[in-house]
Amino acid sequence: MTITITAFESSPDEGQGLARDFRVRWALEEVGLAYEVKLVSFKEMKEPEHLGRHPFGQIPTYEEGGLVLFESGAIILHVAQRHPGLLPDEAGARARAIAWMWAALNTVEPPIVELEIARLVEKDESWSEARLPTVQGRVRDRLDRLSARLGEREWLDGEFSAGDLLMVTVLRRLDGEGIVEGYPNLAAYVARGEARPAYERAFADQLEVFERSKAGGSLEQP
Ligand code: GTB
Repeated sequence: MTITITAFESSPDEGQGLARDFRVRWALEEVGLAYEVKLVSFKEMKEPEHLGRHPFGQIPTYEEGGLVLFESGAIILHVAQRHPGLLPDEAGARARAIAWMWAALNTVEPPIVELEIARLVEKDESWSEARLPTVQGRVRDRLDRLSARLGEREWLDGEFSAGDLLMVTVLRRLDGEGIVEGYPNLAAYVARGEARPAYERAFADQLEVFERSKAGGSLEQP
């Protein structure tokens, strides 16, 4: 059955893999599933056709036969539960890997998104500069604990899992902040994720969308 995901036609990150379709692409590459990409403009995302896929008019979405999913975490869990490579077989280890998925999305990502909002959306507010240290401090609080737990381990809990995949993509959202660099074990953890062949394939594919749009070529995926 053909799998189709949606992604930005024109991603503000200019192909750096920071939008949330990237984590879905990476997961599909890890388990070896082929997929097609439907590119949507910001306007199309808020129109009825896309709102039928995603109630909040966002990307990514996932379609497979009659199944339509939204929320990157739910999509990755769906993929990981059906195909080997992203969740351990043993029940306890599997439950812990899923807990790490939630930790990435619910505990670590929110203060990072808050920092992005402070940097981008609130940057012209009179109080913006004064608030930044507080917001950065909340990110560091999470990274302090994450770094302590990871220690010298390669991955968060045994083999690479969907929990690591999500955590690496979440930490990558701090690119350019100079925060992850203060935690050598987390920086090495992100680098290990980025060195995975599946990551590299996913990155190259999403970068190609940007390169083609920059070159003025067709935005349709082959
Ligand atoms: N909880 C949802 C999920 O995990 O799937 C959140 C989905 C979401 O936030 N989607 C964003 C979106 O569609 C794209 S990823 N935004 C458009 C809208 O809401 O109208 C967020 C994002 C966008 C751009 C960058 N970037 O350029 O660096 C990074 C992250």
